[in-house]
Amino acid sequence: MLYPISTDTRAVIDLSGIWSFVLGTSDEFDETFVDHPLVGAMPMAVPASYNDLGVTSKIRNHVGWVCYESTFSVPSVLLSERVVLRFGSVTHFGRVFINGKYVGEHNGGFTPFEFEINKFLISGPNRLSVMVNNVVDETTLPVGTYFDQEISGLGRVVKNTPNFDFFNYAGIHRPVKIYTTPRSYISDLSVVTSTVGSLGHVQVDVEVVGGANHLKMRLRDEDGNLAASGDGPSKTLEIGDVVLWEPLDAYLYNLEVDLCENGVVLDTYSIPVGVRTVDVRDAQFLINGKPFYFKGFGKHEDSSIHGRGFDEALNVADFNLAAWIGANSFRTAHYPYSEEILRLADRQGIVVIDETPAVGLHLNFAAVLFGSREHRNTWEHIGTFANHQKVIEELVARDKNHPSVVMWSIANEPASEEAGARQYFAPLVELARKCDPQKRPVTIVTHQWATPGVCEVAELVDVLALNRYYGWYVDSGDLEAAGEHLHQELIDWHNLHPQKPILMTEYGADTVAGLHDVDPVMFTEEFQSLFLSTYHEVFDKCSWVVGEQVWNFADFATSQGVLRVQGNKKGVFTRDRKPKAAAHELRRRWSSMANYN
Ligand code: GCB
Repeated sequence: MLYPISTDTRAVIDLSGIWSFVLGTSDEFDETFVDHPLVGAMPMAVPASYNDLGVTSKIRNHVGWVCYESTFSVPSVLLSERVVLRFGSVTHFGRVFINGKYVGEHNGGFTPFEFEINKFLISGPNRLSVMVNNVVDETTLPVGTYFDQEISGLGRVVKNTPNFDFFNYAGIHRPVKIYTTPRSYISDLSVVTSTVGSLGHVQVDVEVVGGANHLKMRLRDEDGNLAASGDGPSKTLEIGDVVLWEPLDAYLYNLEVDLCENGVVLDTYSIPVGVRTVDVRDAQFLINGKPFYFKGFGKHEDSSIHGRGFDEALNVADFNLAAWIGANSFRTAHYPYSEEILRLADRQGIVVIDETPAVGLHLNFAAVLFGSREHRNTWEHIGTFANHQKVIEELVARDKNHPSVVMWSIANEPASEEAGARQYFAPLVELARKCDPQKRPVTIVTHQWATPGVCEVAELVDVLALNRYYGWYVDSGDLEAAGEHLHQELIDWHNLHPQKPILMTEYGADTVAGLHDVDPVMFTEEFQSLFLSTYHEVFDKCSWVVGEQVWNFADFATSQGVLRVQGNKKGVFTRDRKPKAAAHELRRRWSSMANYN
């Protein structure tokens, strides 16, 4: 799916701003919200999570439907074109109406969707209604538990508990745009890059809809000079003396594609292209044929007020903080981030591990941690498979052309130690490989108990991505034991899969900013620094460890629970992006380490 841009043949209208908003119920949604203008509505910012804007817990913790409403007009000069209404994301389920008429719906809170809307438009203002549902259950991604029962003395109790460690923010999270295309238009394009000596090859495949099919391509360098050109829907463009897209040293060509008929340009579209290669070989992760070392974080799209809502200013600040600390990469834990953040990563040379929203595929964490629930085999009970296929297809279709994306993570911490994990995941790993024209590596991020010999999915993946909490959830406070156990596990993994690189995708300690002690005890800033350096000493002994991504970049909101002090505090930065002591330690380490080994 192409990102909406304005070109000589396309217009974009941004519907961001103040919309109207009402809370619904957890039941099947109420038609009366859409068949006439909303009454008793409150103002609501779009894009944003609605939760923290409402201020009260009634809105923050609402379960079920809400309704958004806005009006828009399409200038009459555009009405002969194809008019498309596009949502960057609506979390988790969106149902769209124009002037009270059903337009379409989308399940899945982190990928874009769009509808051609010409037939719904009337002259003058059009009323746009979007019903949004935030329920997560054992069929959705991410996974949650939905509880709706009459309880004597309490009446009807509705609860929706996320099976994941981040607040279940909801709403219209990313920009809503109307864009136009001509009737014959470029509907998709794929780019695969490679090099031979100093030559760069850019293989371009274009898909079109409508009668016209004559395509012209031009690749321009950053100065606007023509680097290569060609004709046809499928073409390999050759660049002499190619300048590569390198981590933290991005170079972007611009690919312009024209769709023509009888010499007339009907549609034109362009995307930035970074020429780079990605490979996994001999326990190394290679970018442009050189062993890359990941330094960075698992992140979240999270900030106060906005919640998980798109925030361009925050993204720019976060990337500058990443540069300050010497990071070169992040993982989009635990869902696809906005397209805009990936475009920024392309420009800044930030390396991205792109994750699906498949988190919470473990029905026994609570049983193990608290003994609170009976054990159920996850793979016999979970109903996520069809959605899992869909999120992989949608993620790869959206992000396949980004040079910043070097690997797909198709799940975070599934029950890979339980029987059935291999059967569940084998077709999904294959699907990711099949969908991706660039054939990037695929990983599944695994948890503490998915140890060598126990984990059923290690064989399937190209890179072993480990989340480990020695010294925190296990060996709590005992960093000496933590270091030993971590080292032993990394050796065991290497012995079992000597060809597979290992990436530490999570390691970290909850740290309350401002809490200090002479002894580095848990939750203090001293402990977080020592915790990280304990891990780093171990990584430096293991040549097959290809990177370190600290959990987390910044403190973030979660549901309430005995393990969380007003959210998860494993951030190296506070939620308002102030460095904790560990940030300075990391900066010292990462600034002196190259991107390549
Ligand atoms: C994990 C999860 C992450 C949590 C983290 C923690 O393993 O992947 O979502 O936030 O642990 O802090 O417990």
